[in-house]
Amino acid sequence: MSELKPVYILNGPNLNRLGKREPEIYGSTTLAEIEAMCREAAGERPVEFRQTNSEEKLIDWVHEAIDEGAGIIINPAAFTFTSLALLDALKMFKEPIIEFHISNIHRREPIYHKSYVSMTATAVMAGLGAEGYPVAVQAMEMLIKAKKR
Ligand code: CA2
Repeated sequence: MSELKPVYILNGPNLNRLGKREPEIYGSTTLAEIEAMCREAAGERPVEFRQTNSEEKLIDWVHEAIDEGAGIIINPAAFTFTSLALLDALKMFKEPIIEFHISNIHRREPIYHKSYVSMTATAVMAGLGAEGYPVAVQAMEMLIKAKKR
């Protein structure tokens, strides 16, 4: 049995539609394919890979990670720019947090420029496409080993 705590990879609203619409912005990779890439990159490290369209559920999962998780990789999607409740939940997490975006949010319209989540994230990754998810998993392992928060 693995003694390693899991990394939580949490995905927010509409990301279940990845690969089905707007491939020019978000690519053609589906969320199921992203999950497979993350599991491969994680190796022995257990992964809790989840997606929800509900802010409440996302916050409940952050609470779960506070008790169980070695790190959180979160693509909060639109909640990035709206949710003080998500920010408050993430602030309680004592382990590394990577805020992840498929697209480079700073190259997009001004409404996508002000992230609440960045105010508590250990690191921010944006613009690497779906292939950036496994890179984030590797970076998370590095942050866990370095005990960075
Ligand atoms: O680039 C990202 O990963 C985003 O977090 C995606 C969010 C957007 O609000 C952020 O600014 C950047 C939007 C996710 C919408 O997901 C879709 C998936 C498939 C087709 C259309 C939208």
